[in-house]
Amino acid sequence: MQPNSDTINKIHQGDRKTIARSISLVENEVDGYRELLRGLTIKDQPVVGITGPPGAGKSSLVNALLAELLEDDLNVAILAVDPSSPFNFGALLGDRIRLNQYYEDPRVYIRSIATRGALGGLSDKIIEITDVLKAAPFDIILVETVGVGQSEVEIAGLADTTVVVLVPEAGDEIQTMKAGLMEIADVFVVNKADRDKAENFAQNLRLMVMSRGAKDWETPVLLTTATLFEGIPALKAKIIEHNRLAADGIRKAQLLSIKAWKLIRKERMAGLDRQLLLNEIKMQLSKGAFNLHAFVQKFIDRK
Ligand SMILES: Nc1nc2c(ncn2[C@@H]2O[C@H](COP(=O)(O)OP(=O)(O)OP(=O)(O)O)[C@@H](O)[C@H]2O)c(=O)[nH]1
Ligand SMILES: [Mg+2]
Repeated sequence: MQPNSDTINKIHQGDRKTIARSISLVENEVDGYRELLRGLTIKDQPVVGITGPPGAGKSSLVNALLAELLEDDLNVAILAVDPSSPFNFGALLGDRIRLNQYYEDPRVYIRSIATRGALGGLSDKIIEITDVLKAAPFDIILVETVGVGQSEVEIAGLADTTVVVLVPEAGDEIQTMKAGLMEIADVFVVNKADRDKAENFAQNLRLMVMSRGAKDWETPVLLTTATLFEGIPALKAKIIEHNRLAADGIRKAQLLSIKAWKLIRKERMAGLDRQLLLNEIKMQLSKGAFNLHAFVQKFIDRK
């Protein structure tokens, strides 16, 4: 299917129905979706990733941030990614309920996407879907993903600014996950600051950030109580501040190179999965001699 210019124009104009339909095309890799992406004029709006462990308050924070951004009369797109099982509608439903009051607001577009397994594939999808949103007249795009831990989405490179949301109880875990977290966090949020030990935890986090030695940006550690909308203006300010930095040419090129690498890898690996490899290997083993390198070459040559 060839995407018609009407579809592309409507995305550029911000037509919600066309955007929704196009995201579904991309999500399901319906024929013609690559042509659609290639035809879009993708702009340069900030993409802000909000990530953190399950239940940290990411959706509540997105909700509060949305209210704050609407104060400035911005057009906001929100992508909520649920990498858990497709049967876990609880989280999505929860998001819907909380964000419900904004569904009718013409400045807001909210989309949930669930995954059907492959986590690696998910981050590629998020890149493609945020690009559909970036072709529409939104001023800012917020992407919520569950991260940190087992179901970690490859968040690096997805967002211009990545906000990592933690809760005071994360104190013990922080040691084990700190390496990866430090890499991806542009802003740390200690949410549920209404709970005990939040300030203490934030202080430890600050020490950890400092011990790393900042380069051009020292990752701030902010306290929020998302459900009470507390600490949100400061968060917005830091996001905007970081985004100004992220807009420089070098960083932009770096981010694009990460995205390009992921998308090329996705295309190269298309149709290949572990199960298929396992099946083929079993079959060949049953026939006798097996040379791993000859086997692998076959797949390398295929592309
Ligand atoms: N006490 C307190 N509770 C909060 C705060 N922020 C969120 N919560 C509660 O924590 C629970 C989880 O909040 P969510 O916003 O759904 O968290 P999430 O990180 O989006 O959760 P998943 O998407 O399921 O991973 C809800 O019951 C919220 O009401 C906060 O600042 N203080
Ligand atoms: Mg959520």
